[in-house]
Amino acid sequence: MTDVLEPAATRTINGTCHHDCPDSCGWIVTVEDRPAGPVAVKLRGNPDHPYSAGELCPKVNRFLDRVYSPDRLLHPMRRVGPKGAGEFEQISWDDALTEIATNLHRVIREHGPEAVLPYSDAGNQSMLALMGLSGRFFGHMGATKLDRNICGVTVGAGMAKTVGSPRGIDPMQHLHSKLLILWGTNTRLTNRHLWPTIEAARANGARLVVIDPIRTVTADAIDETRGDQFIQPLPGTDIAMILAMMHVLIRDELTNQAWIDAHTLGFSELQDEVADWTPERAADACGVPADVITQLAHDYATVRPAGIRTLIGPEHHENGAMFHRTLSCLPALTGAWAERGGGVSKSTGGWTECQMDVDAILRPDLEVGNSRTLNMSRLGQILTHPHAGENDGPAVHAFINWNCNPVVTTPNAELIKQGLLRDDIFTVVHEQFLTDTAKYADIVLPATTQIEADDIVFSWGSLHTNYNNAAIPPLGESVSNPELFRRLADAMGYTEPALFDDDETLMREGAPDLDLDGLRDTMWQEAPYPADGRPFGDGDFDTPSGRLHLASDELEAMGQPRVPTYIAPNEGPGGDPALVALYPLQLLTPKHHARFLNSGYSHLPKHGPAEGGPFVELDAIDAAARQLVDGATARVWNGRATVQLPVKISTRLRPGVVAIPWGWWMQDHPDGKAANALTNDTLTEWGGGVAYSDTLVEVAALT
Ligand SMILES: Nc1nc2c(c(=O)[nH]1)N[C@H]1C(S)=C(S)[C@@H](COP(=O)(O)OP(=O)(O)OC[C@H]3O[C@@H](n4cnc5c(=O)[nH]c(N)nc54)[C@H](O)[C@@H]3O)O[C@H]1N2
Ligand SMILES: Nc1nc2c(c(=O)[nH]1)N[C@H]1C(S)=C(S)[C@@H](COP(=O)(O)OP(=O)(O)OC[C@H]3O[C@@H](n4cnc5c(=O)[nH]c(N)nc54)[C@H](O)[C@@H]3O)O[C@H]1N2
Ligand code: SF4
Ligand SMILES: [Mo]
Repeated sequence: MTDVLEPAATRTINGTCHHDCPDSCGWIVTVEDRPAGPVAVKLRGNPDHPYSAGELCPKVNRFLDRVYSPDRLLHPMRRVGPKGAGEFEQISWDDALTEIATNLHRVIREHGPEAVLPYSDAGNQSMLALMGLSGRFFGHMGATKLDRNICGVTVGAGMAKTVGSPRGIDPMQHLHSKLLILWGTNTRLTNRHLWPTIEAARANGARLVVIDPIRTVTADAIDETRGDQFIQPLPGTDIAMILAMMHVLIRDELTNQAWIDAHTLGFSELQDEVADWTPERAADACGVPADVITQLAHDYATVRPAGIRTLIGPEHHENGAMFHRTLSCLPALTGAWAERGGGVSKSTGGWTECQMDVDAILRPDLEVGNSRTLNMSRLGQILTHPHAGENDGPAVHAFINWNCNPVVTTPNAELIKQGLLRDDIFTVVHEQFLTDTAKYADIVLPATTQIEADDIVFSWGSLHTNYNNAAIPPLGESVSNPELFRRLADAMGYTEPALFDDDETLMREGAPDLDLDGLRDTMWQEAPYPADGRPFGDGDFDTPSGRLHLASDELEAMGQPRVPTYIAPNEGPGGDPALVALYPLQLLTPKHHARFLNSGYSHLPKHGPAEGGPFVELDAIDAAARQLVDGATARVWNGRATVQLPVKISTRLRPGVVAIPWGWWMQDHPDGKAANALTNDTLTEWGGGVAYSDTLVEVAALT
């Protein structure tokens, strides 16, 4: 009897999506036990999951196409062509590990361990994939450390200066909001499983305000007949608008003085700062009419509870941390922090991740020496300008990359390519696919997918901590991230036992307060959160004083303004006039496609082609001024790069702002340069984030 005639036995296995997405959906994998081994035949949303309720998304509905893609990397490979050409030969794990260890020992001998740069992010954001053993391995080596602050850290760093920690309210509490401002978040695209809660709030009478420089799919959901509103500021200028709202709240006696007196510090200093921020002055800076700002301030104070939902978009500006600090001051003036459904919601990491013992998993005690820390967003500068500025110390001669695709996702990407072309840099990439970054590797190693390894997933969009069961064994010779570092430690000849902990030990060490066995039974647990939905109801902020800091001594000590202050981004219309004269248009490069998750899907046949292709989008006025017509090829350029793209004229942008969807690879662009070739790698004022969205360009027809 053959496998074809005999129906194979099937089993179902529960798991959790690992993507760097707020939703952390629950899934069920159906596995057939065939003679050659288990095969996953179906992957569907788990209807019992309390947040995702059985739905996945257009990215992950076809996850098994990704797992079983003919392009999946299943064996180690060695480069045989020039760097970047993508020509490789298959080799054994033993040969790959020997070659890596030989090169790392050579680099350490010749240049010291800081010449090794580990580089990773949250491609798989499960706990072990994100942190298991990599920190220990590179700490024990004495390698350079990496600030992994490209996403979300700046939101927390900004907000913490106001409320004392990166904890906002649980976004599910917006069910109780009567006015809900979606401030710089594209919920329907990026956080789709929150949308049912927003719809439920609207059914209860909530009004929706969307504030975004782009008329996104989320802005499209507003219904003006119900009092919903779309407000379109210029990128990077919202702080001016918020200061003017505060000005109006104080001027028109809409503040809750008793709450301010009881629960905040520094009100009179803030009052002085906003005294000059009339709506008219703010309108000049942010492009939103003064009467719209005034009305929004009145609505915010009078329609209660008033909730604000934000996420990552506005952090990607030079003033990104101050944006989040200023935003979290707004509910202090009305006392909205005390109301169920009021206050600000952001990532829920501050609630879920406190169940993690980060030091127990990273083990900083194993670090040797006092290695420097470099910021991941400065990769191009790091690789091409050794010994300059922040790159004090040895030049990087070994680049070990896993769990991210910087050639597509990190700003100023042409500089990264230049750096990776250096013949005195040894590059290892651990990946599922031959990404644009992997093409520059000397050795490529195959990585498992989420259905091939157990792990714990801490959600950052809800209060849930989820378990992930492996459904099938690793395909080919692929290994999970923690297994990679066990193998590398062995190849290096290291003997420190903590470098070899197994996954079970790592889970118990990293999440000591979790009932792991219980989690495996139930698949998800909710982090503790006040039953009345009001974590800051009686003040109770995480600052030493327990009060919300409208003025901050801490910021003053860091050389930053004590109170919320608008500083126009240098690479923006209110910034360097010489730059504006050369490059008059503000460029946004946002997440745009429903079938993409960052750079992880554009290369798959059911994803990229279905989204068409990349383009430069601009308003008809800007297009006409440049004699650009729909479909023509344009060049978009600034001091960093020139990129060629088809023109798309739209009504989604205001004049002066253009957009290029992000996530496409080099191969999708006629000249091999993608959106991040153009973007700004200036860091945020604090928090270590990066100002992708303060990028100025000019656009012209390609001649
Ligand atoms: N489909 C899909 N979903 C995703 C992702 C994906 O690639 N595809 N990526 C995931 C990841 S990694 C993340 S971090 C989240 C991000 O989730 P979000 O933060 O919701 O998404 P972004 O597109 O980064 O930014 C949101 C919005 O901020 C706007 N914005 C930019 N600058 C400003 C500004 O100065 N002021 C205001 N008011 N708005 C501004 C942008 O135009 C954008 O519409 O999404 C996750 N979900
Ligand atoms: N222009 C522009 N740039 C941006 C943004 C933007 O909005 N605009 N958004 C920024 C944001 S918010 C983020 S979070 C970053 C995201 O940037 P990246 O972290 O680079 O994001 P991904 O494209 O998801 O890349 C993840 C890679 O990890 C691989 N991977 C997945 N699982 C595993 C695993 O278990 N092991 C290993 N070794 N590899 C795995 C995938 O195959 C994929 O190639 O991009 C940032 N870059
Ligand atoms: S990518 Fe996000 S929305 Fe899609 S399945 Fe994963 S967690 Fe859910
Ligand atoms: Mo992100």
